[in-house]
Amino acid sequence: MAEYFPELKDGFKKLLAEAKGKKIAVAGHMRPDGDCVSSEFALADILEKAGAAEVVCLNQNPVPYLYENFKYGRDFLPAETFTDTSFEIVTVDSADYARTNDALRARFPKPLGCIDHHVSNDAGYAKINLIDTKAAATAELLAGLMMDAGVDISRENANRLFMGTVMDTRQFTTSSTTQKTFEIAMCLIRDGADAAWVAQQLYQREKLSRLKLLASFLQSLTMHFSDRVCIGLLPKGIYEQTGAEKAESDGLVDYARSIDGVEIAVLLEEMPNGVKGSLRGKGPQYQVNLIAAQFGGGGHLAAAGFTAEGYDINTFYPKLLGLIEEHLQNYDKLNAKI
Ligand SMILES: [Mn+2]
Repeated sequence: MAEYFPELKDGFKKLLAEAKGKKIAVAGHMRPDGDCVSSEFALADILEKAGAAEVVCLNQNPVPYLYENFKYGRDFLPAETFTDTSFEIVTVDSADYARTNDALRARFPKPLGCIDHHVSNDAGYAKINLIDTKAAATAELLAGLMMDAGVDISRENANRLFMGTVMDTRQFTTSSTTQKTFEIAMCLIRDGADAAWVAQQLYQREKLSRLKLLASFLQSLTMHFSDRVCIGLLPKGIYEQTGAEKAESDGLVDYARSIDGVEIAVLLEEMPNGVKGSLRGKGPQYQVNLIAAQFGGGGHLAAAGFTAEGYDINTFYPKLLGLIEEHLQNYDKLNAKI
């Protein structure tokens, strides 16, 4: 039978052998996404089956609401306060060890293992590095490794890893999605993953409060600079008004970016003592991290954030517009066709 990740098979078997009799803490990146959650829990199950003395899962943040039904009895312990150095760390889906938690990294300087698919993580930072930057999801890589090594995949792990793959590939539509992605997903269905159930968990459990928050955000959208920039606002008191929680503002800014022609999208949130902002560029070439840096923030080329303290929205808004205008002019200059 063809193997999915033949060059990593020995490393994976070594990791399972190393885990025997040891206490292992599986850690994922902060603000975990579906790929991270599913990979952490699935790997914990396998390491336990492989004979680890004890396995826990760590994360800086709790399991997000959306993925609660994939816990199957597992949960995250807070990475920040995990001090038991009789454990060894294995990371998943974390391009950089610093993405897990600073305190954890300081306490456990060298992880035993690292399973990942991020392009920036080609070298690895653990003793055993299982990295394939062509895998569309860590879940795809982990599932393929399990199949290659002949490790049984439980129905629970099949659902988890199918979910992780669905999330990282936006339902199998990203450019990272390959024939292998589908083949492994097919095997997960064979092993008991229920695609309809997974979809129901991910897409049919919206809270009314979040939709009300979204409605308010959409109402506020304002276009600037010939409709190249779209800004939306969450005003003071919106959480009380809608009943939504702060975390439910995650992803709202993507609606502003999704508009045809919009190049830079902004979500502004009025805080008691300032203005919080999320910036998105329609591609890394927009370098929105440079705008965020003007307010002491930072992030990635296409996604960044900041908190501008001491500002009132009425004085902040024109200042931001001025900075974005300048940023767009620089962008146009750089990209002018000669
Ligand atoms: Mn991932």
